[in-house]
Amino acid sequence: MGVHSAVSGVISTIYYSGRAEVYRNNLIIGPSGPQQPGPGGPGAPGSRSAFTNIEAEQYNQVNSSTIQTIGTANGGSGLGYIENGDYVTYSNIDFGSGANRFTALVASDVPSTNIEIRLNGPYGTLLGTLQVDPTGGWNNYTNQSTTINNVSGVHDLVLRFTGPVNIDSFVFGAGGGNGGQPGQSQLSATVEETVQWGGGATLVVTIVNNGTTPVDDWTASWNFAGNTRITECWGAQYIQSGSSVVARNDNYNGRIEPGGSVYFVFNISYSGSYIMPTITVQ
Ligand SMILES: [Ca+2]
Repeated sequence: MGVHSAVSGVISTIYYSGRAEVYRNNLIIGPSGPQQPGPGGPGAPGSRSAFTNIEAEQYNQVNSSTIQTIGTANGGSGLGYIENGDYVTYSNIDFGSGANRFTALVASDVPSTNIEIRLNGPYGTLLGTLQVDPTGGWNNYTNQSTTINNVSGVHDLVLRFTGPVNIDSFVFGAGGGNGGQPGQSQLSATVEETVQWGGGATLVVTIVNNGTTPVDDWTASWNFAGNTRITECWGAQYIQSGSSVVARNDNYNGRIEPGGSVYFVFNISYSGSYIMPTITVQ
């Protein structure tokens, strides 16, 4: 029976691209070759901004016989069972006046998989390649980032994979402002411990706009070491997935004037000791 043999094919890939905790929201089975119209996730929009998080599972088309929507560590969804040569299309992504950085929330337990960031098709213009470093497990998601060639306007975006990786979401960033280097954000972040107690601390993150133009929204991301967890946060909306954290401005502190700064504060809990995280902001 055709379906049965196809499902067996999927199961045989678990060793390479899956993880023990995986569950299946839906199963996409199809031959390689022409693109298969995907389910588009739960209501994949017709056009999306490149600068707000794009859920990997909310694709428009997929070309793979194995890719599935999987559960992720934070209770959300992502794409798993990815294999070499698979690609996923996100239609009508709006890069605005320009993007030059790609950041993805990914999990991997193999030495190296590349995510090729392309326009229009699997062999279309290559903007850049994210070399995914192992994250310590298929359910351990971290933000990984790469610079890409500048791209502006609305395009169909294709992510093409050279091997297994689990991907939860991705986002593009614009760097620099006037005279900025590609991929270099005009924002910088510093983190400071203000209070510490047994198994906990209060950290303050200050974000500075070093550019010559205002910034209207910001996203800070970092990876904790060990079992550090955020317990409370003020001045940002955050998601922690395993050791990986993404924090976005609250509705009152998104704008940062040139030379200006904003801050947010959070409490952490941990056992043993913790390492001050390095915070990336864009
Ligand atoms: Ca997701």
